[in-house]
Amino acid sequence: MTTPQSNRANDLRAFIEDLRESGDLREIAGADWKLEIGAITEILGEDEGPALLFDEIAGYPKGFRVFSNVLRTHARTARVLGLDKGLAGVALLDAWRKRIKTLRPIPPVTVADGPVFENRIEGDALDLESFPAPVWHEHDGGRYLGTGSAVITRDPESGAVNIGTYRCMVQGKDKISVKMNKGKHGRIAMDKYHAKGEPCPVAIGFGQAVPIFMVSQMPLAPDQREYEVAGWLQDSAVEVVESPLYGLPIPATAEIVIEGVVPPLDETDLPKEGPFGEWPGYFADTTVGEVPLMHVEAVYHRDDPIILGVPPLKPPNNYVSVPLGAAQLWDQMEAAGIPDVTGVWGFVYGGQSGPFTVVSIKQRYAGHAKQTAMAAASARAGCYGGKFVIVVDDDIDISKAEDVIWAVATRCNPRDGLDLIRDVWTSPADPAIAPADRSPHGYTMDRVLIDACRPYRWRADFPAVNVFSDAYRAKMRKKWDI
Ligand SMILES: Cc1cc2nc3c(=O)[nH]c(=O)nc-3n(C[C@H](O)[C@H](O)[C@H](O)COP(=O)(O)O)c2cc1C
Ligand SMILES: [Mn+2]
Repeated sequence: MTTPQSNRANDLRAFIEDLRESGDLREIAGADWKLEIGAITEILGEDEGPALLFDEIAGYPKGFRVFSNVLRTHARTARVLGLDKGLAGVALLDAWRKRIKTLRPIPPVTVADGPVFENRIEGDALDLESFPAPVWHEHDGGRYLGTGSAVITRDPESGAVNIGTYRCMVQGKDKISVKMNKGKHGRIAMDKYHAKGEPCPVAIGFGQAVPIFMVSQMPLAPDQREYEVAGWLQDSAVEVVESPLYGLPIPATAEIVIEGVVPPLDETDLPKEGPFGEWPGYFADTTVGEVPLMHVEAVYHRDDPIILGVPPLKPPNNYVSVPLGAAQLWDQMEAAGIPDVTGVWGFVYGGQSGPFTVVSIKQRYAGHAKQTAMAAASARAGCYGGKFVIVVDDDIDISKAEDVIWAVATRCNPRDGLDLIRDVWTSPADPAIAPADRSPHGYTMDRVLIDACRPYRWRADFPAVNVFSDAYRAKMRKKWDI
């Protein structure tokens, strides 16, 4: 077997060029970074339209661009995941679940120089507003240069490099807040520096090859290295260069990278962060004195740099067209010994399958459906941010909301099929947590389990569905050419 070579042709520009050639790119000149880019991204995202490349942005030099709507369609998502473009819904999710099991990490290769250093800015010349960072949503608290970001940190104990996608709001010419939530890998590394009273070195990419973004927002295990997984995903080693100030590996072909430190957190000195339109579809998460603030010491960028923009939008306008977290939940349910799970899906999701999770099973025994619902509600990947869990039979296409609603409406008798469980672990992102219940000591939300399977004991008597069989339909299609 040959080792895949590093391949500079895998950068963001090559991806954009391919989309342009295949007619899957729309180029828009003259939009304003303030709201217009966000609104256009929202509207064309709702249509599951092409990827968008904004140029000649109001007040900025031609060539300073924003690229958005990247993973909004199944076809573009499948392509980045290395899967057949024709796959959709649960089949796409399942193909990904199987592909990631074949993961063979490909370490990055360090090279001496790269296009990221075409422009280097330090000292008084620093100005984060020299890039056309959008105000993405109408009530956002500022300009978010970081949405499709790659926040690069090194663990001071193990030396391991992590890359995470965390939102970053411009806070001045050389300051930017980096919302690494507690428990995230970048945050854990940062906290270790701060425990020693030291600043944490950070480099952040704001435009890099899409596979790097894809893995940076995935909940990988702590021992999985994002660069190595990205290399596997694109089947060639990622080329990195050492950042000049702190020696962090940054993608050689990144469009924009900033480098600096997050000093130990001083509540009295940390600015307001947010609000920001977040993935549940609401403006949320405004804080003062909480979000780490990066002091930027250097900016590197390519000529005519491109910001990778991945704003969270109201569902179903999701930034990745498939709920990848549902694949993890599927694995965890199998590991828990739940037999014959035929699909897992989520309709409102960030990294997890989210507050409306649907599981399909081939029922094997009485109580199988409830067991499935309990497991989905409590396994790690289904619990955080969960609320409703719906279990349906395997004839339901769980990626189609109408089908799921039909199953609930017709197969569930609420007295047997509904259960309520109070006070379960959740994410602060749930907008329905009452203000009085929001506490630094933790967040909980209730669960509703909905068994919408044909009741097991009398399923043989359950009325048959009034559609023609696949075989008869196929025969008619052929005979009548329909
Ligand atoms: C567009 C986008 C924005 C995100 N913003 C944040 C954020 O502000 N804070 C955060 O902790 N996670 C955020 N996430 C989720 C993290 O990227 C995700 O949890 C990832 O696994 C973090 O990497 P880590 O596991 O190496 O910490 C965001 C994801 C996406 C796709
Ligand atoms: Mn990580």
